[in-house]
Amino acid sequence: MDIRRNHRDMSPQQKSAFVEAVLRLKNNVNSVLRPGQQSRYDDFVQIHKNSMGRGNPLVPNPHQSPLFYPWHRVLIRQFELALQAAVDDPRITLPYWNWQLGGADNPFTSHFMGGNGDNTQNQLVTTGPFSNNQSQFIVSVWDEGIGGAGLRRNLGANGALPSPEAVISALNRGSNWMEPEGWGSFSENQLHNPVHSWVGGNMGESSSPNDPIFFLHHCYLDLLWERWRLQHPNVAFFSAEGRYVGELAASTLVFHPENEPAPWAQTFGVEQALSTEELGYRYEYI
Ligand SMILES: [Cu+2]
Repeated sequence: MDIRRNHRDMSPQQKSAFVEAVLRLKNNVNSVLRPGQQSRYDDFVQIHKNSMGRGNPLVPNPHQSPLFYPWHRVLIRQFELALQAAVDDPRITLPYWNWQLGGADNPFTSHFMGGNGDNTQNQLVTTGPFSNNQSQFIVSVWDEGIGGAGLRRNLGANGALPSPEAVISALNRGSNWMEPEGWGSFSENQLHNPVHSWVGGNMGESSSPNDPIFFLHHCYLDLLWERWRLQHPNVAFFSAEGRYVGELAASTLVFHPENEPAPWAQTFGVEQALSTEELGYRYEYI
């Protein structure tokens, strides 16, 4: 069973092992979707871009939908397994970032996620292991056409990070997470979207997994979904209420358009994404 933890609780060695695995997946593992043209890391960017209706759109779109949580759960779990395979180390797991910036909570450090973009260089990230000037982390999938090779961020330029109070009040909502006005789209809009905007740069686009912080952000959302579920044991995960339920509860999650290869061998229904333990991981603390 893989154990995921808050990045602040990781040792410097664990953090550098995680960074090393990301760099390996970016630079040393060939793509399944476009072999020779991009890396395995970039496959995850492409899948997410398609999921937002860009490139070769996925149907159904798993955003603004009850599919949001199960779909992203499978995406980031596959990314985690790809990281483990890239460095042949099953101890690598996804860390999460709790959207706080004080002290050890800040992931934007030179030894971990790197810092903000430079506003004299079109918001290019110039510090840390994913910076353009180290040329170890080249962006190769863009929302449209060919864009810049370097990662970009514009921390804090657009809105604010969700406060701990906003997280608690979202968790206290008892309505079914998947209903359009319930936990799913509510937390997608109130917690998830602002973090993408706050980081800015690549994170503000459909190709947002270009920034590795994407995975730490979605890992925290995945933990919150678990926490919400434990806090509301009597609200069904995928109940027979709400307008999408019937079709979606029994549906298969879509990660590739019909005319493109599957990014991984296994297929996942919504049902299989409802238990982290069945997917092979859990959180150190919920
Ligand atoms: Cu997404």
